[in-house]
Amino acid sequence: MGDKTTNPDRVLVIGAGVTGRAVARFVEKLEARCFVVDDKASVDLGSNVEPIEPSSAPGMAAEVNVVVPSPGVPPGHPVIVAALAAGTPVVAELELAFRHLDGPVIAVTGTNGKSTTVSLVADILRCQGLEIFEGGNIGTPLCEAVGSRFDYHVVEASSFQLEWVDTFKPHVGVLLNISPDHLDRHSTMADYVSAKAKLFSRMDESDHAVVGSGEFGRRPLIESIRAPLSSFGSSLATADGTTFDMPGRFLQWPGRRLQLARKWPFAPHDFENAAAAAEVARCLGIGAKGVERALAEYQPMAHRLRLLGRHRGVAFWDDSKATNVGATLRSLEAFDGAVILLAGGVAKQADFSPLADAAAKLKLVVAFGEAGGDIAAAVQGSAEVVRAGSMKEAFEAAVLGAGEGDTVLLAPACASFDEFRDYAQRGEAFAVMVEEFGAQAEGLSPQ
Ligand code: UMA
Ligand code: ADP
Repeated sequence: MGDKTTNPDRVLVIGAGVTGRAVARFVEKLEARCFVVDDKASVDLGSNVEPIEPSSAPGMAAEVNVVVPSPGVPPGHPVIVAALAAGTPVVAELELAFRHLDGPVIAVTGTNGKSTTVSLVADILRCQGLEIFEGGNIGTPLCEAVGSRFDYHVVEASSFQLEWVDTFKPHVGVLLNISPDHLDRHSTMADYVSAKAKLFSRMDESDHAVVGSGEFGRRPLIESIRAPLSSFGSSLATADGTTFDMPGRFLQWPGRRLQLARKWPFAPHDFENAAAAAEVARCLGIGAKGVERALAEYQPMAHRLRLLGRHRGVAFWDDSKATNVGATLRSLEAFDGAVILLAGGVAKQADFSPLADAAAKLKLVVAFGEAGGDIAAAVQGSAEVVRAGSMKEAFEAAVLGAGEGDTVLLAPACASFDEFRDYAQRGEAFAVMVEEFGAQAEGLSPQ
């Protein structure tokens, strides 16, 4: 590919974080010049990178072959605006990497369950002895795969990463679900849905589109997909697909039952993600036995609805990765009742009122952090609520209100940035609080 977007001489990267770093390494391999601007952090990415001051970066946009914004950079950023005005292509890291990959892509998008599904698919394929790259929004940018041969690249694609794709064409594209999220960045729900839909726009008859049965009501999106479509869920929206049965603990392919292990999947959304991954495997022609084996060995990821322990008859669950209202509601589905919910942090222009629908299961909501007031207002009148400042205070209020048989669940429906670096640090802090409470509980009431 000889064009200057694919094989540029000069690249301007916006953002010196995980993506910027990976793009800089990739550009070095292309033997091109790499300019990097960051609005906040200092740019210290090695000798091949030429740092650019934010004030002069828009002017540079006309001087390069391509501008690569990091996913966190909004489309109205002055450098993007300048690039578009100058006719300089703006491409996502995902797009640039895709043009150089050796091996097909399986891409997973959706509001919730992406990382889990990506890790499931990657595990299933590794279990077949295949060489797999697992990356994208889950952690390792796709650029890092360039230069090596992989049987499959299993990629988590966020709506941010899909904003600037063009020729990106996964062999299997998965849409799990869509519910409101990131509305601070995508100004409308329609913009958010169209970013996700871009994953399918280049796919054709030779590919496979796998879509959650619950999303078939999105007619324009579904009708825009040209690849053969199959579905997954508790029931099917297409002729072919994978269903799940929670009480029976099995997945169902046309004519073939896949038995699941005892411990995982646990929650309804775990079954859904397992069904999505099994459907990808079915599209790729992998046998049922191999899928059963991989699912039986699957280790759920940290901070995705994990039981931390039981102390004084109270179960403590960490679902710190539930960073939007949809995830929190799904998380609550896993429990019968008597839940003390810790919710709060930074809202993403979210409407918290759907949380009130789960009131029957909520013994108490402890609303904390910046969004605490909005959450309390949304559930007040439906469930009992107390306000707390920090998560530590929220935890103290939760254990004060908890009795034998209750569940304390951290599923915050918010980002964590008012108090923590990220959801992982928030989950780890919660685990420490649970551990300390456990030690104290055992000391006070030896059993
Ligand atoms: N920056 C600017 N100007 C801006 C915005 C950001 O200069 O207008 C700079 C920041 O000062 C910072 C750098 O850009 O130095 C950070 O870039 P980034 O926010 O795009 O983050 P990266 O470190 O490149 O990480 C990104 C993803 N981050 C986001 O989408 C916000 C990571 O997903 C992803 O793992 C990584 O690329 C590798 O692919 C994180 C995430 O929160 C986990 N994703 C969202 C989510 O999952 O909900 C979408
Ligand atoms: P993502 O990468 O999309 O954020 P994760 O697999 O990390 O997805 O899961 C994030 C959270 O979303 C989980 O902790 C859980 O609360 C919720 N979740 C997981 N899978 C689903 C699903 N299929 N539908 C709805 N919510 C889900």
